[in-house]
Amino acid sequence: MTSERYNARESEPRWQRQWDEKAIFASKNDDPRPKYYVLEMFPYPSGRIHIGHVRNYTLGDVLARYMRAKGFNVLHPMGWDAFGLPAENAAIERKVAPKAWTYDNIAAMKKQLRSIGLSLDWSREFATCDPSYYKHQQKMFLDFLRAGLVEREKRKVNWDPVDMTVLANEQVIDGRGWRSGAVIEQREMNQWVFKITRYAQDLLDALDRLDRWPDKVRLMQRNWIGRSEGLLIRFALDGATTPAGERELKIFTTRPDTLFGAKFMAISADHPLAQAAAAKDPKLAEFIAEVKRIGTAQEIIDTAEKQGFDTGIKAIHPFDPNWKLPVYVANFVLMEYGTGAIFGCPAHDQRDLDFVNKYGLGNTPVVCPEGQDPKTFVITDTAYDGEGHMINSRFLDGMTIEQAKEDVAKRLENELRGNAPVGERQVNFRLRDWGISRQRYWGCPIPIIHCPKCDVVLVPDNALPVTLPEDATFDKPGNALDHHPTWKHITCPQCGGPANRETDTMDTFVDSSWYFVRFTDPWNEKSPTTPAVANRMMPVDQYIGGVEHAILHLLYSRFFTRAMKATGHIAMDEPFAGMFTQGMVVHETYQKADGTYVTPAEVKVEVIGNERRAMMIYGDEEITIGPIEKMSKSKKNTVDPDDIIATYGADVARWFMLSDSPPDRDVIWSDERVQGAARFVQRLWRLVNESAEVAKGASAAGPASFGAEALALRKAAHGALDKVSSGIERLHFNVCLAHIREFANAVAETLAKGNKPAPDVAWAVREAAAILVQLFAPMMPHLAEECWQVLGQEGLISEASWPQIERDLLVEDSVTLVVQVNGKKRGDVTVPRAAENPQIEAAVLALDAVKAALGGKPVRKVIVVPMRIVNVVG
Ligand code: ANZ
Ligand code: ZN
Repeated sequence: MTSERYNARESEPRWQRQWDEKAIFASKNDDPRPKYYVLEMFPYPSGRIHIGHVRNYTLGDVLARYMRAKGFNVLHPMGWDAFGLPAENAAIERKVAPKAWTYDNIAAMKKQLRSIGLSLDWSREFATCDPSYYKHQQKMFLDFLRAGLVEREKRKVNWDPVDMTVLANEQVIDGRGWRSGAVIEQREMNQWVFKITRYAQDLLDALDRLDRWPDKVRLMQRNWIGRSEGLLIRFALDGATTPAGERELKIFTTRPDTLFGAKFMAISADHPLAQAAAAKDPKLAEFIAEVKRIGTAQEIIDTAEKQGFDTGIKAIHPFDPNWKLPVYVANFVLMEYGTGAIFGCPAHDQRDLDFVNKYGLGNTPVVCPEGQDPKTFVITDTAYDGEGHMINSRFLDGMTIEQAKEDVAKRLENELRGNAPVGERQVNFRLRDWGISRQRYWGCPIPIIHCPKCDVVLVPDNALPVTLPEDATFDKPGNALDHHPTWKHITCPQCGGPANRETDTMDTFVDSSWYFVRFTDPWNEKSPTTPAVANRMMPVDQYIGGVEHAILHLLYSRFFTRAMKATGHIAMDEPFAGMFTQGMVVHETYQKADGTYVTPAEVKVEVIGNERRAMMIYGDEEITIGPIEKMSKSKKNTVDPDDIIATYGADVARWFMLSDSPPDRDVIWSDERVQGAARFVQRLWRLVNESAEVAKGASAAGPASFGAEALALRKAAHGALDKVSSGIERLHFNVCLAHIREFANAVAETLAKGNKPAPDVAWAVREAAAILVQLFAPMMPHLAEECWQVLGQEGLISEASWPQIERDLLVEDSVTLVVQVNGKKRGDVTVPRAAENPQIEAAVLALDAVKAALGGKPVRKVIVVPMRIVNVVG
């Protein structure tokens, strides 16, 4: 027996080197075994791994190691989402080139990742800023363009009037330029967009089939796609009131049933009618300018006070030529949705109600809830958007909302003005096409040339990649590509005349929309994918990442896969068969009396009874323990993975991450619990060493039969094996860990019974110890390798097959039978599986419930239905 402590610091790097040298985690594309693709969202190379990464990658690693042991050809790659703003900021602040900064960070983080002991296939590693990656992205951009999936569209951009440059959204802070501080204006400029809206319906429908995705993620995507069925209505305008003889106003409504409750019309500040009216009304022009200044982002609109300006234009109600409605320009109507115009029904829409209450336009309820008297039903401050029957609505009165919608739609569809119907059913989506142009240096160059003669010219495929110039400077505001003295000047490949390169780069979400496909064959220099390989290795079987990516990243990736299919790069629609969103790592916060935050490393926490007190380690200053929050630099409640690994080892960090909460919930970092994990590591180490001693007494062949003690241990082992296996498959890791602990206790109990066990027990101990080590190997792979050696097993445990479950050992020892008295259920009884009828009868008749039900009457007969029911006849 060993008295030595397990030394993670010495052991972990040793095993990591061995895994590396043997390249055991490299998967081969020609491996004939069934594939399993595990992927965690790849990191942005910020410079340091944070504890959330450790959790993310550990979750994936457990699954990857398990599936490998189960005999799958596991693909578990890693790379870097390497373009983005921080590299440019570093260039500005520290005068380091974005490229150098990024690759230095990658090197540092890779070292950290290796120290976690992840079973990654590093042979497939790439960074999205490698020209050998983005070259293929440029190729696909061109393919998409040729397939009509990329278009040029006038879009609003942020214009900084002081720096005279376009800014990306992240460079606009509270409506001002991040460097100049100038109030940002909106300008229309040509931008490149991906036509994701082409797939709106398909992206929505396919969500129903993604049954291994969290419901909440699917719901978020559904809402984001935002399908609504409604009616397009052409309201006639009173020609005497319009600025330039305009005749009609098209609106989109999902509530045509409420038409008789209309009190006003509202149009967007960007609506052509608003522009026309403003040309004749300086006050209106001023109002419009003000609305635009505040911006039209959804969150601004949702929170800003509703404001409008009466244009003086009148619209005519579609069911009553004498009913005129005022047309307002309103700050809550978006030009980008529907037609940019609405009719307002204040009784049944809260925004409209707030609006009329401000401008004194009144409201008429037209839907009356069940049980309310229509005569007395009034709306004051809260709009009613529930079910009910139509009132105050002429021919609609008495109908349900659905009936009224249908009736209005039919009537207006059949009514013609000019030769077009007044109403037209329409499906609208909230989803917008994906604008990918970014006015940035550190991104994938858009492979386009602007020629004064030929207009937009595609960079020829053989001229790819269009690489970023490495000598860009960042001393001027705006896009460094634009300022570069030579880069953008080029001869037009079409006419040979002077032309300019596109200086916008792609949104970094493009980079992350297909990296998972590239991992299937990152060696292909000619094309983005090798379709035969991609089609075999994709989809990702289990994708794991933060819920913050539930919408954009996951939706863009779903679109991109479809676009790649349309252009022949892959043959499927859905990239991620299984999706798992992990919770965050959170930690309590510590504050000094003056309110400044201090880090956990500076604080010691004492537990006195039920109270916890914190003090500074140096100086004994009293510290207030604050709420548990997401780890963040500003609150200083972070823990550094390097420190944890240096102190306790990676296995302890991994075990702790997995043990305390279900993986989809937040886990509270606790030093005490981490120490608990560290003690458990030592305990397992001792247990395995003791088991190895005992196992020496076992014969190789195994005993002919097992006594009760050996059998009990074998049952515990195979029971744990069964539960842990299915737990890992369902990603219920915390439950698995509980089973492993329980099983370790069972082994310890057997060992505690004496130091010269019988040969059958020794054999069971040997089997149990091997199973125990295999069960925790996915979670604590280094400790497991070390233990595997102690047990005298061949080879690396990382390459060992998962143990076979002996199903007959899983049969429960006892059975529970339903107990009836005269055919009526009165309770149940648990008896040994092997119990004979007299024993069962005695146990049943001893039950209080049975005695009570018999009420002193004699028992006439007891019928035992084996394994199911006992009926007492009295
Ligand atoms: C009249 C009405 C009455 C409406 C009522 C709602 C309730 P979803 O479900 O999101 O599609 N709307 C239409 N276009 C708009 C725009 N460009 N900007 C702001 N609001 C707009 O919402 C459709 C409803 O949102 C439409 O139905 C319209 O208001 C408004 F009791 O028409 B409704
Ligand atoms: Zn040209």
